[in-house]
Amino acid sequence: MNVAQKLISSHLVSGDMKSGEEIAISIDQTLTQDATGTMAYLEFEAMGIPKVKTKLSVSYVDHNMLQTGFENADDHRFLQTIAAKYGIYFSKPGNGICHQVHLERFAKPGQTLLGSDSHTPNASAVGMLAIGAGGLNVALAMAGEPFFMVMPKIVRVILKGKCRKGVTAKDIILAVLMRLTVKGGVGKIIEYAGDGIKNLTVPERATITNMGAELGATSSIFPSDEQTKAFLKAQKRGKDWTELKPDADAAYDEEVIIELDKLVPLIATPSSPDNVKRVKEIEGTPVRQVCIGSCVNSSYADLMLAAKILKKHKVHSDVSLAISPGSRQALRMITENGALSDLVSAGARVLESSCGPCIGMGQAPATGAVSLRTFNRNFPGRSGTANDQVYLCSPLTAAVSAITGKITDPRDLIKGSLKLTLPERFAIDDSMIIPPAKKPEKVTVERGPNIKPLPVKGALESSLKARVILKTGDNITTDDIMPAGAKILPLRSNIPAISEFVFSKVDPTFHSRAKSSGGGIILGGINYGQGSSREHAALAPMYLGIRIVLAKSFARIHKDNLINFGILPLTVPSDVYDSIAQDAELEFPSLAKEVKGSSEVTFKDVKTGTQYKAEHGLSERQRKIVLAGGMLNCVKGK
Ligand code: MIC
Ligand code: SF4
Repeated sequence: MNVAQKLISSHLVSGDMKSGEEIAISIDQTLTQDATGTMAYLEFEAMGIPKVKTKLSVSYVDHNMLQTGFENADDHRFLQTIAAKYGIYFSKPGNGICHQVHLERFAKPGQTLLGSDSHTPNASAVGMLAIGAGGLNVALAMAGEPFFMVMPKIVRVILKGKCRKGVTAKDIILAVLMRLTVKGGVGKIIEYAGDGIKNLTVPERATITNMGAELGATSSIFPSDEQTKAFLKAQKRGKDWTELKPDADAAYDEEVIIELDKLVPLIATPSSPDNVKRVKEIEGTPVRQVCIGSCVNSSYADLMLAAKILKKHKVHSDVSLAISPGSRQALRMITENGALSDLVSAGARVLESSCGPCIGMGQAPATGAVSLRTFNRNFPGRSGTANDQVYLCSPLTAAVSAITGKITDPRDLIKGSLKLTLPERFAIDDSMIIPPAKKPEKVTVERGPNIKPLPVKGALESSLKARVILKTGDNITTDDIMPAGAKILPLRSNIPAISEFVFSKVDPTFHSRAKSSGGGIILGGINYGQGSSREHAALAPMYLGIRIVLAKSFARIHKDNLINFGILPLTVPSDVYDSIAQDAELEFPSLAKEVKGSSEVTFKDVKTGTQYKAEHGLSERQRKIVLAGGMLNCVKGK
């Protein structure tokens, strides 16, 4: 068996491990972050279970950190008190980004982790199976239920040789994205192998598994080896280490080879993580903003590399450089060893340890300005500025470009070796991780006025006549469907309020049109719903009356979220997509009956009279959920 198969088989609860079949696995650990967490805990609470049933559950606060009003602060109180009551560890705001802290303090080889954030596979860098999912799936896992998924294909990515100077783990994953694109990982687990992995430290591996989310992959995994052991030991967690390697005769469904010594610095150009070019191809482009941070590149090592480059230099007069350390541990260490001072002397703006600019919580770039970021996503407008020009690159490329004021190949500026060895002991202090209450019955969950009850939907209609309210192109992201940013994120606990922003950046009239027509249908292209795990991208449309999404294909997490909230995902071939116009009125005469008894649903365009078929491809279990009007109705039934 390969590593992925070993992890799955040791947690298999039901199903056959044949790719394409639905399987269920038991979940050892869960994580949530605040932007998805409030909903996840409201859902968990609604299940009426006194204590989480996982080995470990952690609630992080890292997204909604700007406190421009009471909303975010209220959510933090809610999260802290509900964690105390139900047996969940609570990582306070300021302790760091969920993925970074989880890797440092909790990730464990051989275990499974389900997180309500798409970059949860960051933790798979230590040889655990970490998967991103919607909040409701995470709530179910906390309630002791298994996680259902389609058995993925396992792709072996063989890394050969060693990266040359100026080439980092970020360039490796950008090379994989260049090869496989943002939909190349859908339905797959990417397993890294080859002699090239032995030189990669755990934080470097995490940069690679983190951005597997941008491939659409279910997870990305490294084996657990000597590097893993060294990292866990340095985190004073040597006892958590177990070896996990593929068998010598392990089989894989696909194979990709990357020759590390042939790689050069790469950069993703606006506005998709797979628009990858060689830095050399666009060097000289003037840069106005550089941001170093986000869960993919904010480790101690990343910050140290940036500090080493910036030491004795100044940030270019036209550039604003922002640094957001991934964790309090990393921030403390660069503070104590003086690297923070080097960054500040160079002219960096130091932000708190959180997602920050990555999710549009501040640092929106100026109009037309090129922003170079070490982040993982550059979807249009995600930075907070319309028509933004966001590029994704390594901390090396970011740091040298901050000095020169233009996109610069790090190999042109870096002299000498940049080799950084990880410390033998990280600065360990878990005092901002609050353990659950010893007397949970004494804890009162504090709820601010912005926390509104969950909307629920009725059962699937037996027949339906509705309009296509929006027809979109390919690769629509969840940022397009349900944008984030400083203005909208504080409404994550208030579905009626946040629903006013559904598709607001794609079509500002969407909300009012959906309201006036009492809901309807969305018609999407390929890879509909890629990106984030935010279930608000299903919940808010459900609240607006969206019943069906027809698309050429779906991203995994979003499809699950649609099902969980009772919206029927249907796939249609390109010619059907082409022939249906926005505003078309579609009639589904036997909707519920067909969902129940067939794999196809028939419908017609009322105006043209053309008859069509769409596939739902739902498992028995998923049909029940959709027919009941969503998972919460099913759980209540149980
Ligand atoms: C993101 O990177 O888009 C987020 C914000 O972390 C999301 C979660 C969310 O929308 O709350 C994710 O990746 O799942
Ligand atoms: Fe936070 Fe950005 Fe990572 Fe999402 S991708 S968890 S917003 S740092």
